[in-house]
Amino acid sequence: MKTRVTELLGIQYPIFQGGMAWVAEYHLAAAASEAGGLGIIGAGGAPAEFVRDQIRKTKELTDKPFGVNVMLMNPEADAIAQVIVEEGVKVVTTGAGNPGKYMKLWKEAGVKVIPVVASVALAKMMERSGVDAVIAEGTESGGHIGSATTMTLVPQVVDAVSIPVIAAGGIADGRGFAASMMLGAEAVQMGTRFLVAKECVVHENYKQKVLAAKDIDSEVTGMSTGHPVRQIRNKMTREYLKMEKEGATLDELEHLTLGSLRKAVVDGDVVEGTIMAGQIAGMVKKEQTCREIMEEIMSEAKGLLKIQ
Ligand code: TUI
Repeated sequence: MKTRVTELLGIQYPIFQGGMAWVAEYHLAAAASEAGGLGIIGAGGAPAEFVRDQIRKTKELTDKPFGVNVMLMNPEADAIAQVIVEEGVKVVTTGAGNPGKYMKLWKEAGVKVIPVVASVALAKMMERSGVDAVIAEGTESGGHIGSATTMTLVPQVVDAVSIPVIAAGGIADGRGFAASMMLGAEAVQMGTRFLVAKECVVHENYKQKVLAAKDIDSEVTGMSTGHPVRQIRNKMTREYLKMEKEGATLDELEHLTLGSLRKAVVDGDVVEGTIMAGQIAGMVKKEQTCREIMEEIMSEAKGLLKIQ
């Protein structure tokens, strides 16, 4: 399937694997790219030299295009922005902020820049600053989220900009893919479905929590701190939400979450750790390779969209 996004990036399928912090390391990114989509390394809160190493390892596993996601709240974001240029990365996605200050650096180096936006206003601002496409991410997503739903955000962003739009949030099968195309998107980004990919190195306990999740098993913590995060309900979310309701300070809440994503992803502590996942986790029921995931979605979508 050809869209402006597949043409822009030189990929076979208009499917991005979300650059999830701690989760999207080089094995997953390389496998997603090898399968014909766009694999993305999630720089998350990692140091710049760690990201450099991940980029080099990805290149050893694939010659296909791949990207790096820069989480803009990372104190090392400036250094990571530089590493991306030094290592010749072709595609950057950004999250949790406005990447405006890196535009000149990246565009001069020929990097394709694709920020995540959670509003029409930011999408328009990003288009004016010269980005190549935007990812319109709805509140159904896991992790750090905005407030608009995918169903409402995607068509409004599509109407507001003329660059290509990638839909994200709540998409995990051919129906979600086809629906996104109907809303005017030219590619999709998925995180939750790739969390349980065979090539995804997230701890087995984490995978099992995603596979067992039902439709309403996620909670949003951090509404009061300005950093809302969607994650699967557990002891950690119950304590957090209780403290938040009782008016805990930012410091107290931060203390509870500090390092908690790593705890779940790496140590497999799904009781006290943060299990970020989207609302669509309830529909994600099997572990498959990235290739199986991409091919299944494209075949379902082509049937629905009645295209070859
Ligand atoms: O970035 C994400 N998802 C993430 S980042 C992350 S790491 C983390 N860990 C602990 C606490 C917080 C984060 C986990 N998940 N998605 C992309 C995304 N970007 N979603 C929403 C936004 C966003 C929201 C507001 C982007 C820009 C924005 O406004 C920018 C501005 O300054 O106007």
